[in-house]
Amino acid sequence: MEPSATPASSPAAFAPPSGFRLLPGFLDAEAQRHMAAAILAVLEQAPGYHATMPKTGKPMSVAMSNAGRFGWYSDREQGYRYIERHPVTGRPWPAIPEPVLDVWRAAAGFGHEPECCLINLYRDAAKMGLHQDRDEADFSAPVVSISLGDEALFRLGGTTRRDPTRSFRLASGDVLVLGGASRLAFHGIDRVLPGTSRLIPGGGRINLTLRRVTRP
Ligand code: MD3
Ligand code: FE
Repeated sequence: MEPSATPASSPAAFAPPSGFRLLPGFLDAEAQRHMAAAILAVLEQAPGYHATMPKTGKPMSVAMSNAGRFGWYSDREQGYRYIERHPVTGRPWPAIPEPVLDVWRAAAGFGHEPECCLINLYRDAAKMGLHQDRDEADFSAPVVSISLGDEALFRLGGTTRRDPTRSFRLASGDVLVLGGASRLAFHGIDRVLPGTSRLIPGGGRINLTLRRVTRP
């Protein structure tokens, strides 16, 4: 008998939700250096913080900051939300750097500018569990993600937690567009592969997610 590609004991095949686009090598080395410098300048104005989980108050391993009108934040008392000022400095978030806006304009296919650039900084063993992004008032706009620095193992599932998942390796300069059904897909970062890039001083990975927060 022929060996079967999908034996009865294997998990169901993974079909990426529609609207998911991976653009490998979207940014060349020079564009990555330029963007990393712009983001490090944002982090000097708006230092990274560790958001805490609703109810438990457990700190997330990923350090975060934001640029744009809104910043994503979470604490024990009020949970996940967008806020217009840095939780520690009280200042408005810095503007989204122009090279970052250029990626949105080229990749999002959405006629309105992003309102939030969430900066996720992965140092050491930081990771992000499987979750959905649903703190925004409108899911018609895509999310655009830009990876910088060390490579990461990214996990993408379907729109329910029990759907099959698939793992992708994200490298520095890769861009992801999560539109359509993929906008509400479960996803997470299983781990970062240390020493796979020299882009970020001190090592690690930076991921930028560009989002609309309000309805245009
Ligand atoms: C799929 N960040 O900030 S980016 C997040 O690499 C987040 O830091 C991860 O998940 C990171 O919420 C993954 C890729 C990504 C971003 C948003 C998505 C994938 C997504 C929204 C919907 C579906
Ligand atoms: Fe997410």
